[in-house]
Amino acid sequence: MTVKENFELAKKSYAKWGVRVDDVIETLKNVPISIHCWQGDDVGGFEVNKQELSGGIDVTGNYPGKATTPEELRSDLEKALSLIPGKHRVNLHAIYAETNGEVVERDQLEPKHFENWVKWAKENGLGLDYNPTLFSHPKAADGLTLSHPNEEIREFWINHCIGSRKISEYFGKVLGTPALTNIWIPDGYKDTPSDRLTPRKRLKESLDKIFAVKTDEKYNMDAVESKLFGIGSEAYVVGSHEFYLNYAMKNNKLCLLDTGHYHPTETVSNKISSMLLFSEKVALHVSRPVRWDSDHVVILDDELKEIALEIVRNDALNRVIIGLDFFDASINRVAAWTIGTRNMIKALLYAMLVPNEYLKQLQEGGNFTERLALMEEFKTYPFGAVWDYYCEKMGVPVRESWLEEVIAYEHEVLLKR
Ligand code: RNT
Ligand code: ZN
Repeated sequence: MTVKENFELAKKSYAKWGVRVDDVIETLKNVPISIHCWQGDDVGGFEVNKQELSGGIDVTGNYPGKATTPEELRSDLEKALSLIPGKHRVNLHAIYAETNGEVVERDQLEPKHFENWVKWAKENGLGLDYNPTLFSHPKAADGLTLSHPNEEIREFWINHCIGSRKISEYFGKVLGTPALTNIWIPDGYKDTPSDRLTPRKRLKESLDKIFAVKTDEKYNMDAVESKLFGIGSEAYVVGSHEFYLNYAMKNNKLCLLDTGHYHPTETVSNKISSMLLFSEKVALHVSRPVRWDSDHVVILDDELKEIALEIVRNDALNRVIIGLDFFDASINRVAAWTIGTRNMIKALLYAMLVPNEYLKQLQEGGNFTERLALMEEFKTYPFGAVWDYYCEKMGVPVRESWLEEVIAYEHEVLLKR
C-alpha cells in the first residue's frame, strides 16, 4: 500500500468520529515552531572572546562535526529544516552575533551584527526570535546577573537586555513577523540563602528598567523564563516560577514555561489552561528533563502529547508560542534538531486527530467510562499514516528515510570539519 492509500484508510477511521483530517493538515501547516539555533554548536556561539559555557547549564558529549562558524550553523539548520515539514522560525542568542573579528561587548550589540542572519532568514522564509545571553561571560562569573549586588554589573546586563529587545524589534519589522525576546538568567545560589528577598527585589527593579524602554508590540514580544535549579544554583534560583508568573501578570509580559524547569512530577501541560485564562499569550520552551538535566532531545512521550492536546483542545494554536530548547552533543546534532522538531509537530498532529469536542462533552455529562475508553483507543488510531502522508505532501522524507540524508550529510560535510 502506498502512503496515500494508507492515509485514505486512516482518514475514514477518523471521519467516523467527526475528525476532518484534511482540515487538520491545513491547520498544521501554519503552526510555526521556533527552532533553537544552539543545538547546532552546543550553546557555544561565535563571540571573538568566547568563554566557556556557564550559567548552570551543561552540554555533554563530543559527537564530531559541530558547527564552528555562522555559515556552518546556518548550513546545518538548512539541512534540518529540509527534513522537517512546515515553515518555521529560528531562535537566536546574542552570542550568535557576527562582529567581523571585532570584540563587541554584549551591551553594544546592534541589529547590524545580525545582518547575515536576517538575510538568511529572508531567503529561507523564516521568522527569527531572540535571547539576550546572560551567561558564559566574565560579568556572569559569580552566578548573578540582573540580581547582582554590584550596580555596575546589573547596569551592564540591563543594557544588554534593552539592546536585545531592539534587535528583536528590528527582526520583527524586517521579517514581517513579531520576534519573541526571552529573558532567562542563571542567578541563584548553590547553598541555602540567608536572604531570598533581596536578590529578587533587585531582579524586579532590573526588569522594570529593562521594560521601561518601550518597543513596538507589533514587532517585539517580551517573555521571562523561570527555573527551579541549575548546576551550582541547587538551593535557590532568583527567577523562580512564582517570581516570573507574578511579574508577567502584573506587567503584561509573557511567561515562558520551559518544560524542564519544574519539579519532576509537576507538568507544564497542566499549567497551560490556567495561563490562558489570565494571559493572551504564553510561550514554551519544549525540552525533556532527565534527572539533573533539563535539556534532552524532545521525544514523543506522554507529556509532549498532553502539552499538544492542551494547546489544540483549548483552541490556543495562536496563543501558545512554541519554541524548543534542548542540546545534546552525544548524537548527530542535525539529527537532534530533526528528531525533536518532528516530534513536536507529530504531537500537534496527534492532538488534532483526537475528537476533542466530543470528549469534552463526555466529561461535562459525567460519562467518565466512555471518556477513558475513547481516550485510550485513540492512542492506537492510525495517526502514523496521517503523519507519513503529511510529510510526503510537504515534500520532506517519510518515516525514518530522513536519517539517510543526515548520514550522507555527516559524511560529506560534518566529518570534514
Ligand atoms: C536554561 C534555559 C535557557 C537556555 C537557553 C540557552 O536553563 O532553559 O532557555 O537553555 O537560553
Ligand atoms: Zn529554556
